[in-house]
Amino acid sequence: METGLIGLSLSGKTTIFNTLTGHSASTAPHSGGKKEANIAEIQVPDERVDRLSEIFNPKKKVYATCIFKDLNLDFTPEGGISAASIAEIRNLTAVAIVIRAYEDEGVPHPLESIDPVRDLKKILDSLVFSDYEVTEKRMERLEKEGKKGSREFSYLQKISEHLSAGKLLGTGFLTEDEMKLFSGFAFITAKPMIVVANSGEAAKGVAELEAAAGEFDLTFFSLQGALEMEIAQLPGEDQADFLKDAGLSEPAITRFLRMIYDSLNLISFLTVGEDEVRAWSIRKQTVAQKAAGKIHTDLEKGFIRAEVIHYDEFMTMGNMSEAKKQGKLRLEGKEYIVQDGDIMNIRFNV
Ligand SMILES: Nc1nc2c(ncn2[C@@H]2O[C@H](COP(=O)(O)OP(=O)(O)OP(=O)(O)O)[C@@H](O)[C@H]2O)c(=O)[nH]1
Ligand SMILES: [Mg+2]
Repeated sequence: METGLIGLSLSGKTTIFNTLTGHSASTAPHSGGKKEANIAEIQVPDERVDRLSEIFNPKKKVYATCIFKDLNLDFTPEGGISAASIAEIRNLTAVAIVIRAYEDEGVPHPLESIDPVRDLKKILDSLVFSDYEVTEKRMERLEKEGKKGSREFSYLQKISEHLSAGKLLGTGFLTEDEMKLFSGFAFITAKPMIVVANSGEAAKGVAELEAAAGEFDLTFFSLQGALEMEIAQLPGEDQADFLKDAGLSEPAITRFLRMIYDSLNLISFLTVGEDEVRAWSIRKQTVAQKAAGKIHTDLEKGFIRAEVIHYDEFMTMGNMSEAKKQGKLRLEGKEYIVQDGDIMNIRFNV
């Protein structure tokens, strides 16, 4: 799962990347030439993994992970996002649009004034246009091949009309079947998108930005980039005091991950044993056989059954043999819908 941070230059993308990852990638009040993207894989803290590890004492304790990318977008002279950058965005699972809402005379704004709603619309326009272009190209192609009567063409027409009205595809516009049909297009505006308000000490237009995000049906997240980055870079034990002083109950990463899990509909299941205690993230509504495939393709192919006990119930038993003795391990088939906190053991043969 890759979440990319995109936004106008100097909006605070790298600052927020550092805030979420604890890294110290360089930030500057001026944009300098073409830079590499910053990438980090972070572990998703999970108390269940910690408690289960105390019980199983495994050789390895593995948390679910989440990848953050700070894309260094290129813009065209007209202010749109370049084709190369659009291609990078298409590969992401989720897109976090960083919008500058902090005032600071020491940092220039590429559009010369602080106007978060304008900036959001500018970025969204660019993304909508890129999806529109892909759609039109494909339609032209189908037309040339004499396939105007095809099912695909009529879907594309519907999509094209929607986009040309300036609307995002969103996560609800395409049905699941259409999503499958068009998965190769990797429509950007059909990805989960989050508006991240980078509101500093002197913030401007945050409420208006939140309202605009709501109009587009986008998840909204707000943080104080510069300040929270400094806190995230402190040694763990010092962070709590500084957070409290700043009136924040939790670090930005905790808030952000909760929001990401929510907007991507993610849950975690667990596997336990002497070798490894581990959390795996999957989408809600994933069936047991598919979830097994997350661990290894052999487990999906040769899936027989899953032995399942929910974490909460397991904790009341304290260990696996007690859970077995009391008949608390359920046997579930391949269609079983895995629940958040399920401890699973997959039986399979290859
Ligand atoms: N006052 C203030 N300055 C900030 C805040 N967030 C970022 N900045 C400053 O804004 C400048 C740009 O921040 P970056 O994080 O480098 O922005 P960016 O979007 O990665 O910029 P480019 O990669 O060059 O497009 C730096 O000087 C930051 O210190 C904030 O919340 N408040
Ligand atoms: Mg940057």
